Amino acid sequence: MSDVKAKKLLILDDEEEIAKILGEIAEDCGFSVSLSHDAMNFLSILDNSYDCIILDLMIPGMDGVDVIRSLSQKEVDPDVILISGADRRTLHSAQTLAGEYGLRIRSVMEKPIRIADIRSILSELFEKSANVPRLKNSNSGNSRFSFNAQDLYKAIQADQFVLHYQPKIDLKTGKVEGFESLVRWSHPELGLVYPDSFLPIMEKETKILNAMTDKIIDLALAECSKWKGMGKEFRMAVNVSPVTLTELDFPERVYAKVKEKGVSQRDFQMEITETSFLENIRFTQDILTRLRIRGIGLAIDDFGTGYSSLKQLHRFPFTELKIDKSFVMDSLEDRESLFICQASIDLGHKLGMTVVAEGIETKEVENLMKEAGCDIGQGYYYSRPIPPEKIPEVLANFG
Ligand code: G
Ligand code: MN
Repeated sequence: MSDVKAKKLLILDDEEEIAKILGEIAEDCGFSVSLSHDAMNFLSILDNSYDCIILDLMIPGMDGVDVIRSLSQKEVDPDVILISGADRRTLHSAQTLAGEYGLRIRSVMEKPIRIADIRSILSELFEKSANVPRLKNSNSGNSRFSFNAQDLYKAIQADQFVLHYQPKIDLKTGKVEGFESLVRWSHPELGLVYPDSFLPIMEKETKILNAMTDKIIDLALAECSKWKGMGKEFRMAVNVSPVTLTELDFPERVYAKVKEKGVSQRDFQMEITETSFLENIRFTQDILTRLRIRGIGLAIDDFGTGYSSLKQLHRFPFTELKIDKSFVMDSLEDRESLFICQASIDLGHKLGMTVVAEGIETKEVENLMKEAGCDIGQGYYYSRPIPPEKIPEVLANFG
């Protein structure tokens, strides 16, 4: 055998017997192993030379979460296996947290640990070189620009806001049921700017937000009407921030636009996401109720996160429930996420709503959602949001 640098593994487990058994398995797999039975000792031994660590979450004195936090502050980057006698959900929470702290979690194991399982993950780690970059703060991918209200106002005047469309697929027929329109700023120098860079600023400047909402409603209705003229009917949804819902004439204005474009109000829908606590619930309720009276559909977006809660579901007259993509995306690996999807689907149906699973990226997840009885699927598996000129292609693929 060629003389390669030994891969080092450090085990932290206060149960000495278990640490010893894990150590023997790891040595079998080729690792050079060190054991530690308390957290302070573990943290003092651990340095850059270790390729892998096994971490028990339940250790007396300093608990596993303290250790995870301390690890994130050290200049080390090992593959991490978490083990614990805690229940699955606690373990899941620790895993998510470790990911947030930038640790590379390779496996999470509930005690009692099956020897075959630990052996298989250790040999896999031994084979693999640990060169996966680690991500500190997973949601920092999108660079943010800073714009002021004046920039945004000018952009509206210059018609620089455009819509991209993501299809919603009927899970029973496999056909396009509708499109969700998503706003983008087609910036003359920066190219396409995504809403997380400008919506928060707009939400503080209600006038500008309302002007943009009006524009995107016009754009979405024009697109819908164009297709209707060619004999293709589908529903069209626009995203509306509840901050917009302060002008009492909003329902009439929207209804008039819908009628003017010859679109059926049943085919037009607003997706409401709450990004901040609503100060004027009564106005929101007034406006949403009057949109419904006029037959316009209302979806509760990102259900299960932020302020998109059971309370909102109860209070407002929603016709569609969109399960937040985080639950859908995890549903294959994470039983609890799947349970949450299932419960949301059942709840939505009990309340007479259509249920949409957002964030479907694979055939497997689509199958899970179908089995759970979900009505509509949306996600990269079908299509990313596309510019209007690509709509014919999508309609042809899912026709
Ligand atoms: O909050 P709302 O549901 O309106 O946000 C929709 C956003 O989700 C869009 O920006 C869209 O690009 C994104 N999105 C849609 N489908 C998927 C998917 O399958 N995976 C991921 N990661 N994002 C998606
Ligand atoms: Mn949406």
